[in-house]
Amino acid sequence: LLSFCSFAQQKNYIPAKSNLQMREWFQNNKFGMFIHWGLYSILGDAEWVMNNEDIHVNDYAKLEDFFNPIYFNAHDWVAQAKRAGMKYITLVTRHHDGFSMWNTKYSDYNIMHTPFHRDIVKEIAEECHKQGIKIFFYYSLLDWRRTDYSYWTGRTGQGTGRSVHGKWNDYIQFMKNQLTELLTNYGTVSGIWFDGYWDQTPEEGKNRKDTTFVDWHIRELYDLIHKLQPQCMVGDNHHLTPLPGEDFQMFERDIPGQNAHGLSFQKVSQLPLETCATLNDSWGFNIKDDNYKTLKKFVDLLVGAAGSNANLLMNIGPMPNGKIADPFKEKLDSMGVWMGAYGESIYGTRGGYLPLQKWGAITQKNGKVFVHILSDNVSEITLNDFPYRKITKCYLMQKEQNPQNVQWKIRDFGKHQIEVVINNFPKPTPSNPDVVI
Ligand code: FHN
Repeated sequence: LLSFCSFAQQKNYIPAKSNLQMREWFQNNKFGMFIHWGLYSILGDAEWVMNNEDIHVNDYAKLEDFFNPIYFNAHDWVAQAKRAGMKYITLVTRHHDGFSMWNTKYSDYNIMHTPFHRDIVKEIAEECHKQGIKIFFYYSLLDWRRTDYSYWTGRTGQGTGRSVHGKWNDYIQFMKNQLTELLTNYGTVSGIWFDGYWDQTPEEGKNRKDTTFVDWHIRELYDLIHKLQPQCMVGDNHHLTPLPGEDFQMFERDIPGQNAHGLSFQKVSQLPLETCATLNDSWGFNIKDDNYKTLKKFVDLLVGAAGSNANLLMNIGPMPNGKIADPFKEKLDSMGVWMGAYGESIYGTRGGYLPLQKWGAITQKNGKVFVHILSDNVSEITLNDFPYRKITKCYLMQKEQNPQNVQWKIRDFGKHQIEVVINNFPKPTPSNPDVVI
């Protein structure tokens, strides 16, 4: 009976009060910066270069000698995130290439063995704490280098396909040791953002009986994190419906409920939600990728996420010299200006009572309904099943200007069936892509 109880207890994750507060903070703050930066940045061909270009693991490791980002300045990066209106940073501490961006005791393949010789995780975490930005750590479960990793993704020089061998428990222990370091030496960590789980699991709804999958011992990792820092939110980009022990659910490149990019087929849960996307098309620095999102696309994503009750985690891939390329900076700064004017309709809100509409989205807070018109092809909007019976004011939201009234009428069908019709509003433009009422 005793052992049954302890098993049941372990399955039943009860988040600490501080964790629930962190979830609330997360949902109120809505907007974060994702940073993919590592050895791969040197090659300027994004973070999958080792795999995509079939670079032998030993050749790839030569990059260690070239990582010397002389212009890196943690203060400037954090200040850049703040200027954009972002409230947290999710930093890649170790990507699939297995290189650790901090001073870890558990692997020599780390930042202290480069000519740069500075603990980047420490510098960024400290700066975040100083500037009042929360820090989340991205941590890859998948590893393309370690020989104790039972890999699925092929590796040049080590054969392709599946390799399962006896050292798996060593790999699990290695991850526990590294996670313990990250959660011990860098102050308050607001979240751990896992990735790579998908390397060892079938897709949701698919049963890959043809192969065996190793056990991630994932619950042990989650429990360890919560033991070390109970407030720390655990999320796992496994593209599955959340597993017990997780505190938030992320969606890659898509707003929850949509699946244009093929990685978001999972169910939308009741946990705090996050969409991650990137400002051009690459996560890591890609010298050939100039496909930067317009301000309109950026705002569409943020508003669409907020309207769907999700945060937006927007990625940048800094250059190997430590600079953030100008187009990233420009986009972030223009978003900052937009947030300065319209942040009230994003921060602290929850998703609208209606799902995303063809014309835009709704966010809500404290008895206010923010109607975001993102399409320039609409002149009248009907809000069915309006949640309030009375409207005291309806106006265009514009900072430092007198609120400009908008025409509206209520249709009351009785039995709490209210419909609001709004018209006579300006059209969104490329420089002001969201008309907020
Ligand atoms: O393989 C990674 C990829 O490099 C990148 O880190 C993204 C970010 O969400 N996640 C993985 C793919 O799901």
